[in-house]
Amino acid sequence: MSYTDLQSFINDLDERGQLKRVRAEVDSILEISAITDRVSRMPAAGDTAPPHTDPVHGQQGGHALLFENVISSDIPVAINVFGSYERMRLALGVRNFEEFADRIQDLIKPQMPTGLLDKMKKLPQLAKLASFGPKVVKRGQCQEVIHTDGANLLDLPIIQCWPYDGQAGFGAKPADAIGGTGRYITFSGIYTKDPDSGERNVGMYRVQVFSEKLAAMHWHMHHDGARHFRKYKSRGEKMPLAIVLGGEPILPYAATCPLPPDMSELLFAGFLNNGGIDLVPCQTIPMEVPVNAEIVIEGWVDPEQTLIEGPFGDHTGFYSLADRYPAFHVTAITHRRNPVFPATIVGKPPQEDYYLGKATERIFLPLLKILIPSLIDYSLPQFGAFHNCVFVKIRKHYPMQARAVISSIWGAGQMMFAKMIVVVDEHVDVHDEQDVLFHMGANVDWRRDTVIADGPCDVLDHATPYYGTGAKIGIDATEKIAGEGVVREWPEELHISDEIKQLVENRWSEYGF
Ligand SMILES: Cc1cc2nc3c(=O)[nH]c(=O)nc-3n(C[C@H](O)[C@H](O)[C@H](O)COP(=O)(O)O)c2cc1C
Ligand SMILES: [Mn+2]
Repeated sequence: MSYTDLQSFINDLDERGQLKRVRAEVDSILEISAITDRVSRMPAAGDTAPPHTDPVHGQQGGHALLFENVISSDIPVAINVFGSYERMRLALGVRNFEEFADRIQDLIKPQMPTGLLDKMKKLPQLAKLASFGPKVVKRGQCQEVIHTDGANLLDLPIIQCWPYDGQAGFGAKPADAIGGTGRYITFSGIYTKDPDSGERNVGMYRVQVFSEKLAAMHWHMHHDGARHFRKYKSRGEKMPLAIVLGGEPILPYAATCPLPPDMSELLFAGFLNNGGIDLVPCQTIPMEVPVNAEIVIEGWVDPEQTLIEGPFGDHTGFYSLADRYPAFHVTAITHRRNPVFPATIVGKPPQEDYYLGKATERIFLPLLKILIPSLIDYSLPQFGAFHNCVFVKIRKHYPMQARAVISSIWGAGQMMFAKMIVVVDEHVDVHDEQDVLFHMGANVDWRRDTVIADGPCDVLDHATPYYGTGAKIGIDATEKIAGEGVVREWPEELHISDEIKQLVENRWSEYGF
């Protein structure tokens, strides 16, 4: 089942006992985030069969939360809605993420139709793909209420997550810094268009509120929003931009997906959703947004004006430092009659973004396997906060194969940010940190089996010597073979044979346990 909008998803979670409505009055400044941080570490509510790939962390996430009584706003705040495996699976309408992986595998299987008959057979599949594209309609619920002159960001229940958020000048405050608030829009899709091709992009980037109609856009230089902005800036033109809150629950997921540039997030969302996303033209900018959204903020990004954005308590578990980011001027806020405001917090894992990331890890496995045929499976362990660590499993056939895999990962889209890659053999469980670290400890000679390379790094990594660049390490924790440097006789690893395991299994009750 796929949901049409955020509120139908929330209602369904409520019926399933996976939502807590908080009726007590709460402050959008720091209080909502502190409650959410605590809840996200609690046992997951509802049906929590842990995924086979993550039995250890798979049962966290608490409840989805709906704060119905937020100080100084009439609009309720929904948070931690995607913050468990079960809720993530429900949002995507699958029983397990591998279902999507299989569909993507089918789509991209490098199959050349050989005869006319094969060509005909392929046609419906391609025609179907086209039907997943977004469709523009005339009217939409997201515009039931329209504010233009009266549009005011401060009327929305935008949260402050961490104590020093937005306190530019905690550090060296530049003379021209305009004081921003500590309030951030954290769970929206940022809609932009390539000025050359008209191609749409949707990315999830945080937005810092400065005043009624002023905000700062925090897109990383490697991301598509920044790429679009560079094009407008070089033309000297302002960029139309919409901030979309809510809509089909697949949308926030699609906005975080590491799709290649110019691959449409809306088409991808439609494909995952089994039906195209309906869009409606904005009121004040040349842009189209999902009709089923809760709230849409329209405006323009100034090609010349920057604001001192940050600091912001980030998913690294640290504050990302203040820096200059483009200024966004609001021209309209539209919303449905009784909207809900979606938010998230990021911080030390696990938070809601962990489950979005895990969905991506599973869904993108087939694509990664095509890019890197040696790769059997991989995992982004929770402690690594996405970019810090990747565990990879291979079946080794030739010397230095792990090195080839490491290089390929550093060349595969956003995987280039992987700061530490550990490659293990086929019998190691990459989803079991102990198992990986055991083999790393046992199998690695640090001089022979590691490679350190300079390259692009996540801009949020505060340990890199330069902004966005630094060193990464690849660790070959596979069994070493001839051709991989000096390798003495390699001992057998301890394993109990299948026969004796079966014998013990069959006789288990006889032993009196
Ligand atoms: C909760 C959350 C917050 C994020 N915040 C930002 C952000 O502020 N800036 C940014 O550039 N990327 C951020 N990201 C990552 C991007 O959404 C992600 O890399 C996405 O693939 C970018 O899409 P794009 O390639 O179309 O730009 C965030 C991701 C999540 C899950
Ligand atoms: Mn993109």
